Amino acid sequence: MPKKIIAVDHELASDFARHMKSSTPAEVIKTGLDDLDNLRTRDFQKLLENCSNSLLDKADSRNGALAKIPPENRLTVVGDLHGDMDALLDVLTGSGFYHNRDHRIIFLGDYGDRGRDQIGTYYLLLLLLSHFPEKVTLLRGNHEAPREMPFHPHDLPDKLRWTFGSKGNEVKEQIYDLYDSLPIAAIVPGHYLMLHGGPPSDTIDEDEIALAPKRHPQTKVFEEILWNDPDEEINGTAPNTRRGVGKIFGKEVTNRILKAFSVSSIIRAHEASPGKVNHEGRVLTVFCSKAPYHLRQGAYITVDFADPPLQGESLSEHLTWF
Ligand SMILES: [Mn+2]
Repeated sequence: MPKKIIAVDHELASDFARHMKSSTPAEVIKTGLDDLDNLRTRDFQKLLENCSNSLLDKADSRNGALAKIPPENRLTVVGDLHGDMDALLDVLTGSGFYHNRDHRIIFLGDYGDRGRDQIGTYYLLLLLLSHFPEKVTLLRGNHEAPREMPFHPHDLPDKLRWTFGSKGNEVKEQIYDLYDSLPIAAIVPGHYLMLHGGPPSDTIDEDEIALAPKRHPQTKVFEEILWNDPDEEINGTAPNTRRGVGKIFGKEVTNRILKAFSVSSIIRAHEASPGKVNHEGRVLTVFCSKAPYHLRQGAYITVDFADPPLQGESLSEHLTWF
């Protein structure tokens, strides 16, 4: 065996021993994977309760549905998972999140539906959120929409019934309640704006975004944040005919909101086009669900706040492909 591989193995082994002593993300995930062999309904429900409580505790530190993440140390930004638990594990392992105490991670929504391991994906994400509320942010995607904003496919309720039997519906309602407590956008001041779909077309006002779920459906801000897609050709916005909901937005919309928020770039998910760059490098798409989309590679980004805010080509240079 080549020397290098032996050295790496030793490093992993000693890291693992260290994680066993304290409750690190790696240890939490290891325990979580063991639990999944025989997941008890009441444990899953208890976890949902813990997460809702921890999100409520954190509500003070954010402006309504707009989360603030301090530009400290490192942040990994993860796109759609859609029940691809293997992809989630690859991201957690490869991003450095396991190994650095101050490494934060943000998921941009679309956790369930489509994929094979939806319950496992939820379980691991919720475990991370409940153990590390300061390090882990879960945003809302269009697959975490409120009950009156339908989307397809939505097979999570079936998976819940198959897994939790007669309690499946009760768990589903708890998950829907949890969606209501998730932020819909996050800002790293001076650096990035992160959301699932795209910026809304009619407002650049922070409070409008923070209050969007409350003002829905009187305004379309909430729907657009979850559903919008960038487009190179248009000026302003146009109906999103491909999806039948939300808008497509042009470069001017991007530039206007970046200026209003004093950030360099938008990092978003939603389209199965990992690593796509729009609007002269000011909009980056990350996407991590591979198997459900038959994608050979997914991509997430890890930014180091010791570096200046990334824009243009340097944004895509910081992607991790897996
Ligand atoms: Mn989506």
